[in-house]
Amino acid sequence: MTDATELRHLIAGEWQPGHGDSISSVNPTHPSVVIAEGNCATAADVDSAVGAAGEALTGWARTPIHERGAVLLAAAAVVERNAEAWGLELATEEGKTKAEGIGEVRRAAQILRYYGNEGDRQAGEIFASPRAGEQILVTRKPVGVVAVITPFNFPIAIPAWKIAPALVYGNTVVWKPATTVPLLAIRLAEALTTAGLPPGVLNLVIGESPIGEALVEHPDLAAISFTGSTTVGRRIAASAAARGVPVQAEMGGKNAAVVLDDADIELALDQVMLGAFRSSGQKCTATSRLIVTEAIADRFLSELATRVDALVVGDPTDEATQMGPVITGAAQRSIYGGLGTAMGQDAEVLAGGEPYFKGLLAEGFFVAPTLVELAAPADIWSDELFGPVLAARRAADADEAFALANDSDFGLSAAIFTQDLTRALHAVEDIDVGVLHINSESAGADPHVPFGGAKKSGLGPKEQGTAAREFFTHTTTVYLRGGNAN
Ligand code: UN1
Repeated sequence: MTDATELRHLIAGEWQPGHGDSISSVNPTHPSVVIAEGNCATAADVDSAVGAAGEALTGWARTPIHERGAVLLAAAAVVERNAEAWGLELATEEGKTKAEGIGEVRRAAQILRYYGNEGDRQAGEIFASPRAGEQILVTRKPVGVVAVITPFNFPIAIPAWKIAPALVYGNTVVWKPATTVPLLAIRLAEALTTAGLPPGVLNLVIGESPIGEALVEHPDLAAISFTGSTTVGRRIAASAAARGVPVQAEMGGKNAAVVLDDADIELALDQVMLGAFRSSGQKCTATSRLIVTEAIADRFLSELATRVDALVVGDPTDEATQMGPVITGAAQRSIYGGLGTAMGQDAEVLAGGEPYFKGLLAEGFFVAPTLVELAAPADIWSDELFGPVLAARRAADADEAFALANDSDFGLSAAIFTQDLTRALHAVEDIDVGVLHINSESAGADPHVPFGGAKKSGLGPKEQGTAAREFFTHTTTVYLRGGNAN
């Protein structure tokens, strides 16, 4: 017998089974427990979904933005009301702790509220004209049918921050979530339909990468918003560019925390622990590199190692647990593989590093929280492992520390720990990232400010805040004069 949820797709306002292969999501803590199961979508289902989104487009685009926003506000209330229950489901399906899961569901509600209120904010701009009797208005229009592709690691917050702006600005959406977290995808789509979203405005198709490909290559798309790996993001962008379809891609990170001599050490230890190990390090904004200046390095690394060893790893639904499993067995193997390579390249393990051999931690997809020190560059310094692994290096001074922070093809986020304003301002100038934290952990995002990375981490307009409007709308510049020739 099974308590698994039936996996369904939302097409043209109807919840329906897929027509593809059978598929299931499992609990990464107890991989024999199935969370959701059913059939994945097919390319024909994707085609129906894009068709439904196309049919719904004109009606939705003509609905006043205030009314579109009201649907998002009603959905926010549904999400908020279910935060405890869905947060627990999220922890069970994705593996982050229950507190993080509930926090993420609340964050999705906050994002829906932010964009829900967008309807009552500025709609465009007005400029003076160089010609007498004329004004120039810049109005905004939706771009059309948008494909949204989301990763496993924020199963409700990332979808919310793509779907909410797409919808409020009048676009219709076909959404393909990661197949490891379909339950939370179904929950968010249900919240929006319960809130009164008209049929076809949001369509949900669940499937593996061939379904993603069928979606992003569909000829009727106007734009694609993607979060995931740099390899996939660039592939999507290349094929979309050939068809003139804009892409917003949020991709990998190899984010550094830099701890300078004058930092508040307790604060830095707390924040580095959060940045590296919350969500088992599975955030594109997680701290995976640590740079410590020589004068404090021995003390900092030894205290950090003690904290890493003391981290409570276990079932994420237990109150006491501080870190759960990673998402799949494949992810677990790839993280340990990356660690094995690091060992072969002279990394010194300061904490963790060994697989678990017995009990729950051996049954689930657990990876020991790990701190390694590198005396010289190694693959683990440049490659994203997407797990609870932190690689540390020492720097002689702040200049060398900032140079090491920039020593990455990625540029999503960084965290600098210092009490010296001058050094903090140098970091703002010198460190090439999309998100910089001064004295806080490298992860985190707010709905009203731009989110996204520099270098290999991001492509296209940033997400969230007014930046989202740049991607999900286009402008019409209106030269406005009175109709009287005199
Ligand atoms: C956060 O740091 O809270 O996939 C959000 C990711 C990012 C979002 C991070 N796009 O991890």
